[in-house]
Amino acid sequence: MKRLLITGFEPFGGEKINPSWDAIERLPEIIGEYSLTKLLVPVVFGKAAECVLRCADELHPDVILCVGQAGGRSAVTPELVAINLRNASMPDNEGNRPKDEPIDADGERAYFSTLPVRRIAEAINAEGIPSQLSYSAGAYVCNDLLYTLLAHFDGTDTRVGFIHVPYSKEQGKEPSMSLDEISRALFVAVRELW
Ligand code: PCA
Repeated sequence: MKRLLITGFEPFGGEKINPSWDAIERLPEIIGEYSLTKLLVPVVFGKAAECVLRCADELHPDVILCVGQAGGRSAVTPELVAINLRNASMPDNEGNRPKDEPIDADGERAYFSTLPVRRIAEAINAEGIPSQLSYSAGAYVCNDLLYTLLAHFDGTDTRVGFIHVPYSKEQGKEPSMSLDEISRALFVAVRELW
């Protein structure tokens, strides 16, 4: 079996849930040839990536797929790129609020995802769930996590990707999707990995 480390975030910005984690919890332990390890990650600059890297050090995953909430989006959006920038319009869960700072002053400006993101978006759409490739993961904690992981695993066999999901119905905000739909979209994404 191949190993997939799939991560979701804790709630942030005053929300009671984060659909990224709730949708991951609904996934089975095995999808196709992947065995899943699910990890809940803090919404804190730097710490999110430390948490995932600590787990990856033990697990040696073939793929790391991180998932986060993107309130305001109406589709499931695999991210193509992560940029070397931190900018927060709201404090993270430890009160950090960086303003246009680099993630790594000596690092590359950007990294492309090493997952087949366009194919994943097409497959989710084919399942009847709106999905679209995204060209910006923002400059908040999700981008921070994706950038740091892509930099860390650059040139290795470990592939890294990120998917942003809309609010879930339970959050009472629009646009939204049901947790069932979000979870099915993630299932399809994992199915498309090989
Ligand atoms: N979304 C935030 C951080 C945690 C999450 O679920 C983001 O898009 O950066």
